[in-house]
Amino acid sequence: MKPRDRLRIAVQKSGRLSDASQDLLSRCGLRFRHSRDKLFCFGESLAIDLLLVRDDDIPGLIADGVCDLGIVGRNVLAEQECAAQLRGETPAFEELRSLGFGRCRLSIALPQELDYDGASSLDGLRIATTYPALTTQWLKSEGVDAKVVVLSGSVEIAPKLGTADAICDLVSTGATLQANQLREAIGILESEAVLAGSTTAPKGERGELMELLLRRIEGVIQVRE
Ligand code: PRT
Ligand code: ZN
Repeated sequence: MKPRDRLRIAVQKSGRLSDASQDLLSRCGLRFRHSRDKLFCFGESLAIDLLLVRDDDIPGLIADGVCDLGIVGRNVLAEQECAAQLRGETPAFEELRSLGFGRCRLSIALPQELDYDGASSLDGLRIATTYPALTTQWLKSEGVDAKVVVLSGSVEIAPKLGTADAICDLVSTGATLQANQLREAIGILESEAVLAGSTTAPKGERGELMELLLRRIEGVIQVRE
């Protein structure tokens, strides 16, 4: 396969991080020609192209060398990193820089009638989550013997349905927890959108483009702060 000379960056196609990610890149002076299916966008101002994907695919695309960079929630990156570690593998992607938007936290929440008095209160409970690796690792680090129930979504209704006693999910305003009569017990990860890249940085032209983009991102973020 011919080595790529253009840099490729993956961002979320549609979701909470999409607009802010594209806005950041446009403030960095990147202009794209959208293709008809809008999955691949050709960079017109610099040799930097855009791939619009599901956020969960971003770490894998970086690890496989399909993309050089990605904008993704730390929660997604950390979950996949932790899952790789639990399998005894070393992840080929890493966080390069936090980006200051998409802030939230991964928290354990309990039904309002259950008391929380430290991690041992979770002993023997079933905890529903879409973040099994991070939840398992945190429980282990706290010496808690709880069962992790893996769900693919709608975690907040699991206690009401009786499929779990507690949940571990993302929280931003807390409104979803409140609407489901749940109370945040403890945060296990502070998250925001981050720039992710490969653990082995690209060389040559792509390496130079990457440095240029990182400098511009730095500049945009400093102006914002
Ligand atoms: O389709 P794709 O797989 O790409 O998107 P997705 O549905 O997996 O992700 P999306 O768009 O919902 O979120 C993308 C990223 O936004 C997440 O990975 C986080 O990094 C970040 N983010 C910030 C959030 C939230 N805030 C957030 N509040 N992601 C999800 N939520 C959900 C949470 O899961 C819960 O259901 O919002 C609800 C809680 O919000 P509050 O305000 O009621 O507390
Ligand atoms: Zn997703």
